[in-house]
Amino acid sequence: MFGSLCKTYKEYFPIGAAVNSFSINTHKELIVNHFSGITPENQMKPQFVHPTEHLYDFEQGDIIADFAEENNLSLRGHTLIWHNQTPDWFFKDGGGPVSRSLALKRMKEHIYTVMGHYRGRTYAWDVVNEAVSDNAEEPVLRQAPWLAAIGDDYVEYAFRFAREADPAAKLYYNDYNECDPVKSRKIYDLVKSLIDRGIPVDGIGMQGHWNIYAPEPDKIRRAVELYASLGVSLQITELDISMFRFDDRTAYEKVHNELLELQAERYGEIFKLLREYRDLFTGVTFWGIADDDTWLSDFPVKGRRNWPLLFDDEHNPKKAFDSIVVF
Ligand code: HAH
Repeated sequence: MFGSLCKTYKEYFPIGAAVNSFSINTHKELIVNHFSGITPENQMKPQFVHPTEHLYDFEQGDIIADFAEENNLSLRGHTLIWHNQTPDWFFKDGGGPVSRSLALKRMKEHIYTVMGHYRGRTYAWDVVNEAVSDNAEEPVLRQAPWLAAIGDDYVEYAFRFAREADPAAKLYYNDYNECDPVKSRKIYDLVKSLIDRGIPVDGIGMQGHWNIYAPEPDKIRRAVELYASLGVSLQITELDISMFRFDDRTAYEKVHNELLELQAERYGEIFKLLREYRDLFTGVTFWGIADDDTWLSDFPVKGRRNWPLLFDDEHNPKKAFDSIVVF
């Protein structure tokens, strides 16, 4: 028998995992033994809860929220305003593009209804996901349907509506490539300008979709310190360690031992750093539970196996698990 991950980290920060409507059954034992919180991987995204203008569907999200309650797990909401997995109807009116005022009305109604539905159950929400562009030559905000429909101030409206909809929920700005020096500066600038103008942002979610080669701990450290200088709370919200660099299209049928060892080393050094910053982190969430169910086995290469998590296909702990529970 091996120790419990979240119990090991009790004095440091809560540890969560992304779940879906299947994994709460197929991975239940791992979830309840090792994690103290969950995030629905997909089931609270606009595509799922608000597929057409006059239809909200909370069935799958509710199953996950019930599971959280029955098993005493905290629940993070993910996500309200994003450029992906958001139906087109939000941005259309009749045959043409939506007007700014109608887009704002839809945004407000969406946030009020979804956060209102889960009020008292979700302790935090990723209010805006991935609004910042990756490219140094581009402005801070990426080209996105919400930006086109509303304008630069769409992010601040989202946070204002979110605070009104559920004053008790912690409100996060969440993004990936969050340790890249160019992008982290943009994320910092965005969140700083929101805070300076009194817009309610409680924290920054660093997704943590990393790989066995990058980012180096020093890069992570610099990003953590930059974000922490804003005085907001920090969470790692979607941690996984891919076996491939992002542009690498190699595929293996089985995972080699050297890769598993490298991954364990990476997990080990990352958690060492996170433990150092325990006062800043209010949560660390993995984007999945075991290697038999991970979005990375379909992204960025469809159908390519990946092994990014702490538990293997048989739900046994990997070396990566040992490297973070023994310190
Ligand atoms: C995340 N995007 C999303 O926040 C999450 O909702 C989804 O389930 C998986 C990953 C990450 C991402 C990336 O790492 C690289 C390019 C685009 C998006």
